[in-house]
Amino acid sequence: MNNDTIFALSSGRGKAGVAVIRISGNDLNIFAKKIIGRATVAPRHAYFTNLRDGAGEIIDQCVVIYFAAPHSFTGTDIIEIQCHGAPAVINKVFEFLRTNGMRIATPGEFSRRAFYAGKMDLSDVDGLVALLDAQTDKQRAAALRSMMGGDSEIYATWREQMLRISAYAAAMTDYDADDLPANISDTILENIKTLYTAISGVLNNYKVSRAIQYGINIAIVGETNVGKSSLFNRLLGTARAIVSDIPGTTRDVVSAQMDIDGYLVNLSDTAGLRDTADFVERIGIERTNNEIKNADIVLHVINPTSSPLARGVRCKTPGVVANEILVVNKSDTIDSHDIKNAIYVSAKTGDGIAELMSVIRDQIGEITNNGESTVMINARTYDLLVTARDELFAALDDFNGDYDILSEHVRYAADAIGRILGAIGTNEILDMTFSQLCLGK
Ligand SMILES: Nc1nc2c(ncn2[C@@H]2O[C@H](COP(=O)(O)OP(=O)(O)OP(=O)(O)O)[C@@H](O)[C@H]2O)c(=O)[nH]1
Ligand SMILES: [Mg+2]
Repeated sequence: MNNDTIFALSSGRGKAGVAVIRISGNDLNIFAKKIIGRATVAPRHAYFTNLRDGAGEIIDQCVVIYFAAPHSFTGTDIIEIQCHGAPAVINKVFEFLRTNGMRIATPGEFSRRAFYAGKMDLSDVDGLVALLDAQTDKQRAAALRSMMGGDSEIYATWREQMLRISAYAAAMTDYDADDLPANISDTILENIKTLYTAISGVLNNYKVSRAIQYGINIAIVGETNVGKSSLFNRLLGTARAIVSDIPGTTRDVVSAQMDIDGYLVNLSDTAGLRDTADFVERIGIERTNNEIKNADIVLHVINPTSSPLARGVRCKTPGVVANEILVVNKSDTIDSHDIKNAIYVSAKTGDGIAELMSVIRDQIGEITNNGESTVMINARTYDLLVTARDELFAALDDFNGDYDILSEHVRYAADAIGRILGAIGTNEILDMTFSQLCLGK
């Protein structure tokens, strides 16, 4: 940590009505008085002012707000300058700040200060990172809850319980069994079991958390020429993928994102499955299989004249764990709907698309528990939760009456949770977390 006075553009770059430039440092009161042009400046008041450079030239008409430490985002003094959003204005303000001995902040530097000032823990920062990335309403809600300390509270409670159990177990060895309360060992083991179950539950929910954060993967697969690309375009509402009557038109994976009921969906169109000698097409089919593996939902498209094999469960190849929806396309070319458990659609006319969407919605609801997620998990927190769970498991599994070993395992579990919060942490982890944030955060 340093005491430099730093600044950054907190709003987005590009033509905009207003830009927000934030300055963080110690004792910014004097500077605030200078730019506002008053003898005293009250914190958290909006002052309309003509911001002037060193030579007295007006840079822009601005609103300036001064936040006095520790009541600010970073815990330091903060000045927020709201100027017009033109790049030329922003650059001029930056130049002015530089000549006043300030420097531009590194990505995430504001949040890092907030972390060191105890305003946020690492789990809150994870939430902030996710919030700034949020594209859909569900992503926003989950990230906001995490940023506002919802997840930290759960972690902190677990950690405290673990530390208590660990200390208790360590002390056991110092006492005669007769001096200890009856059933004490049962109580300790019970408590560890409860924590183990809670963490396992959260880990089982990773799929939900991941689906909300990174999107639900839906892959459209099937034989060539059944109308996968046409269906893809129809679902998106744009002619994104190339459609033709030549089998093997799509060779690469074509992906697009869409919002379904507030959930982010990654929809992909894939190369049709068939035996082919064409080298490039085979690479495409390999990619299709990869998409199938990563899919949460597979739309298995066939057409009314597809062979019995294709009508069945052709894409339930090994490795498919996804929910599969059988879709019969080109329903406009036939009269009878005789394949069971299939949804008949026509990508050409739009028939049946609403019904397909409703089935997709139901499956998304199932996958996401209808938004009832527990804590928000990312790659970093996932690994640490696994460590904690495994240590608790080892504590129970290895237990042979030796409380020292039990205490150690539980202590390690507590450390892993501590790392999630950043209560224990290496600089690399901090660097990695904060660098995901953009400038000005
Ligand atoms: N009548 C009718 N024709 C359709 C329908 N959907 C697609 N087609 C036609 O079927 C042919 C193949 O469509 P595509 O969407 O390119 O099929 P695909 O499954 O993506 O094919 P590949 O990329 O080669 O695997 C085109 O000539 C489309 O116009 C439909 O609902 N009704
Ligand atoms: Mg195609």
